[in-house]
Amino acid sequence: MNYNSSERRIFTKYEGNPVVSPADLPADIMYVLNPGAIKHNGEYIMMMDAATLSTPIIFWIARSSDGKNFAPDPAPIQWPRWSDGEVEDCVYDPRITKIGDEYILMYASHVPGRSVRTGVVRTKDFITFERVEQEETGLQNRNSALFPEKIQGRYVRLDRPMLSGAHDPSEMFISYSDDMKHWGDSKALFAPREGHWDSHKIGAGGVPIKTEQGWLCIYHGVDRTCNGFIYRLGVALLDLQDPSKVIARGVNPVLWPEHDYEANGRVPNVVFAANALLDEDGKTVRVYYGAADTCIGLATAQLDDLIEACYDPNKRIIQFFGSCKKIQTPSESVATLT
Ligand code: M1P
Repeated sequence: MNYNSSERRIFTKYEGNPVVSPADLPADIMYVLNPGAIKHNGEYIMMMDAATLSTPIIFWIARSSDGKNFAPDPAPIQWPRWSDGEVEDCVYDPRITKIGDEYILMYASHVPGRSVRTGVVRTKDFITFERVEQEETGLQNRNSALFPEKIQGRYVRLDRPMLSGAHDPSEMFISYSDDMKHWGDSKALFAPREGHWDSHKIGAGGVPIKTEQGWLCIYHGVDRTCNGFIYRLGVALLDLQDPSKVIARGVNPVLWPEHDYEANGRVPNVVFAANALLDEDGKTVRVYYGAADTCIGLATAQLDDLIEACYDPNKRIIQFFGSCKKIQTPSESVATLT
């Protein structure tokens, strides 16, 4: 067997990692992880998952002017109680998309007695949040990320309906909506790859980045080992006009757990992204990633390198082809790979 050394790493991890740890927050915070991130009014805002001693996960904001030194707010976000009486008892993994002058957040929403689904809220200031009511589909769904513009007149999101258990294999999907309430025309985008780093399940990372070569998606892949799961990040390119078409999908991961803060924690061996931000230089991509479900690291890469990483070392296009069958739910049809 030939050993082909990779010439260099795609992502560089910030030497000051982690940028936020539980110790930076009040004493009852056990874990901070998986932030959505965006630049708002010249300031980096991370909307972090925070787990306290007494509650499941809540959202907590940290702010930074330089993108490296973050100051957590003194208190968590006052998450709204929705007027229909639904009370979410756990929210996590927010992906933040700027559309026009507002931000749309897609996050995992738990309500007692109901399976997890994608919650959607809009805000202009990260102080007040307005709920975007969602059609009840009965499907478990999370890891949703909204594209930053309408495509062919419709909202488009990456999502991951879970047709069986949350820890079972599952694919990444793409779904469409006219109104952000009803989501449908769902298609399987790509599936886990046997024998690879993303062999078990996959899900969206950050909001896709528009490039001349296509929509760049950073996604997470899960590998199952004899001693637990490993979460890594990889890349794929989707067609600009029809993002249900996969142009290329990287063979190798671009970010993986290796340091103590990524290997040890609430869930060991996890790097998990809910954001991917293109800097003002138009060349640098930064990702604030959850490490071991316990703290938050920063990694940066060059956009060109990430695009190149979507292709295999011999520049062949790696694309997943799968046959699909339709599963009808009362309100939505979902294609699943067979
Ligand atoms: O514990 C690792 C991650 O597990 C879940 O991700 P997925 O649904 O892809 O398995 C999420 O709960 C995520 O928050 C967590 O970091």
